[in-house]
Amino acid sequence: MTATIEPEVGKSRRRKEDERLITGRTRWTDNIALPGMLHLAVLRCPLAHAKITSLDTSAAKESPGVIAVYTAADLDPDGSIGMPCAWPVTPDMGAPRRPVLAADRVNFAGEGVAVVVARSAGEAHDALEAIEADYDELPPVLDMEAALAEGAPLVHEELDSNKNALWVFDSAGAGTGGDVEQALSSSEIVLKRRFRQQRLVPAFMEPRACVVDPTGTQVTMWSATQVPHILRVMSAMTLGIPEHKLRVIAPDVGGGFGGKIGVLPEEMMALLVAQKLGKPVKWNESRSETMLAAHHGRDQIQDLTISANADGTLTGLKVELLANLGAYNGLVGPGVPILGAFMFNAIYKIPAYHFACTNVFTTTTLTDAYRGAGRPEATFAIERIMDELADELGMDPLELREKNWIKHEEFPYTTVAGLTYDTGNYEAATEKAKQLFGYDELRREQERRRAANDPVQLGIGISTFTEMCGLAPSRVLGSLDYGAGGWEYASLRMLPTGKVEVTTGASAHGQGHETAWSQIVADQLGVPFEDVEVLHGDTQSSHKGLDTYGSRSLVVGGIAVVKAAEKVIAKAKPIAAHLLECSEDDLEFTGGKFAVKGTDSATTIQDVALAVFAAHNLPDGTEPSLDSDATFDPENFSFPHGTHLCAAEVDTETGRVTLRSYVCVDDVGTVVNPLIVEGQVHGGLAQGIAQALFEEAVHDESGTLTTGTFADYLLPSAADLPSFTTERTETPSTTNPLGAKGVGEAGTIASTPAVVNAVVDAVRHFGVNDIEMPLSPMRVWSAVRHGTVRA
Ligand code: MCN
Repeated sequence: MTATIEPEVGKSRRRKEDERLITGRTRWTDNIALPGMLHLAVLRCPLAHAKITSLDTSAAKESPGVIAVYTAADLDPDGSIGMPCAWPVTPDMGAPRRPVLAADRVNFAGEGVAVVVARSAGEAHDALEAIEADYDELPPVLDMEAALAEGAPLVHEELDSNKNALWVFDSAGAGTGGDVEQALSSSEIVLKRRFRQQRLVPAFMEPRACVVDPTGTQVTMWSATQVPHILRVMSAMTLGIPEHKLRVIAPDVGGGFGGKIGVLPEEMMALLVAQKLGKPVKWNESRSETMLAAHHGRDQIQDLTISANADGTLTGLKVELLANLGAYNGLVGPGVPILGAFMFNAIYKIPAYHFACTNVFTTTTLTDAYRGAGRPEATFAIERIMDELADELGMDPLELREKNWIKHEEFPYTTVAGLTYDTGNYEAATEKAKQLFGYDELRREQERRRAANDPVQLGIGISTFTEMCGLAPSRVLGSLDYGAGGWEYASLRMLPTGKVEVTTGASAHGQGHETAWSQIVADQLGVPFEDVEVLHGDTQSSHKGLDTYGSRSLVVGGIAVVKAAEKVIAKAKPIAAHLLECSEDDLEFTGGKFAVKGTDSATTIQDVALAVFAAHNLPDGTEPSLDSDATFDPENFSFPHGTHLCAAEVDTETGRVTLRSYVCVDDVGTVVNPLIVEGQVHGGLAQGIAQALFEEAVHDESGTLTTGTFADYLLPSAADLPSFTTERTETPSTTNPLGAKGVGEAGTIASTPAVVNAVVDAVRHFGVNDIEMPLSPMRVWSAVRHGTVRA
């Protein structure tokens, strides 16, 4: 008999994985050393756009320790291998081939042109210097509007334009709302704004790396990836390796933030070289290579037109986006801005909506998913323009939001973008946030400082956000032309000693799934938390899955674990009845025990597991196994929401911004592990605030990345951030049995507009109605001096 076990879901368990992650005593891809392993180093072109006129590798081949030097002609003589794009957003989308190594044209600074294979990493890197590469420079294509102009130089000669695709949603056409032009022309107030989403670098802690061993019965690839399952399928399809002959392992991975969602040319290169030489190879990169060649995020120009009646009731919203894809289509890059289409309307009841996004090729590092992917951009723009509209109307920005948001009794609510939000309570989250923040008192202090002409002005920023996450349901993703499904997989094995082995198709790279999944299984099966082992990130053990991104792991993968546990119980029940010599109908299962109702007679799930192992005394015809697996494909996305309030002090003499307080009340439904959720929110806030105040990837006029190291790319540290006040409301989701909603991106999505709104609010009386991100002291100072009134 086991002792009564307290519920695990809801407990702030410290993460099982932290000891090894924090001490570094674990296996990262770069720790892997195989007998006879060779090392790869990639020669990258420093020019943004160029024709390769000659590439002489003969001296490099003679360098110490060098085994081979390969160019595109060696690795892909037919020029037939192209990196996959899983999200062709329109049937006529521009789809230039992205080669493993550039063959005759280079389309962004950092694109690989040759690879050295040597006995040591040092020798491989040294030999790069001996490669003679000559280029004819071509005009760089950097500005999106110029790239679309008539006669602009083409990034890809084979395409007739730099336009990749135009994707449109219109509520009148879709039958989800009215005609936006009519709404704009008949409304009392119409406001236009242009916002710019600067380019960001997903600055994960561990740079990308892979090791390929071709010497076994299968080819094994270890990669610092967040998508081992997708990588296996895509590698098999891209290189023609039979899928069952390829095993992909993501060992512990030091963060991804969307930046490790790709299928990399370097991974394909390592597979090709390893197979060619019949030897294990390793590729890893320096931080500067990550900055240059790993994909970037954001980079949009957003034109919004919003209309309202004089009392503040919203009547229409029109969104026109230009999205910079960089030089090629990333794995899901073209779809990232399209995800925003469903989020610009946010928590508001807007009767008419039009969204049009033009994806543009430029000669820059490609862009793809970065924490929030499309949703932070949309949330930023709508939450910014709501503040501007409030100013125009002379209303308090919170009052304007409250007037227009979906009321808690109106859920489920189908939005003008066609999504049905299952549950939400914006009133409760906002009220709690206001109290914690001291909203009214801070407004009074703001008035006092303004009246006194204080050199340090106070601003209050609001962001009442929601987002769609839990990326699934497969059918909906299919309707958006996304190439894969959205389900997730789990399996469960009851071991003879009563311990439990769980495999999951989710692939954690910092999110703490081993802990959270153990909590779920402990509750479902009534076994101790410590008795559960969670295996992930290896296509041989967790042999099916769609991996981790889009805050999907708990609400899709975690629910697959619940379903697998339910199957274990269903299999165990007839066996327990047999052992207890009763009918199944007389049994109830709680706290890990099958008990005969109204008696003391009981057996534990562990006893049943042992009986199944022995298999001496099972009901006739019973398979001696409690193993189960389950695949879960939810019927809807998950819609977490929250209210974030930021108080910023702006020194009007220096432009320096200090975040005085930051309060967020998030609603992620039922919480499995409050400590993990808190950590996710903190990390997310840091990244969102970083976009508002610090980070920007900048290319100069020749297309060279001038922010290629952490000396130039301003990644904030803990010292740059305020102490956060984080609280929650809990409005359970109705789309999964736990009632949970995703949290992995919430902080990033919500925080950027809260901070920018706070700074603009602080200096609005200087004639400022916008400041471009990041809000550097120089930009803020200049706005205060000259005003930045924009249309
Ligand atoms: N959780 C919970 N209760 C909830 C919701 C979530 O206890 N109601 C827990 C989950 O069990 C899980 C964690 O919070 O342990 C995050 O869950 P979820 O929201 O499902 O997000 P994913 O696990 O799918 O993670 C993806 C998400 C994304 S998209 C990015 S980007 C991101 C993020 O997670 N990248 C991260 N958080 C990151 N954290 C780290 N350390 N490193 C990254 O690269």
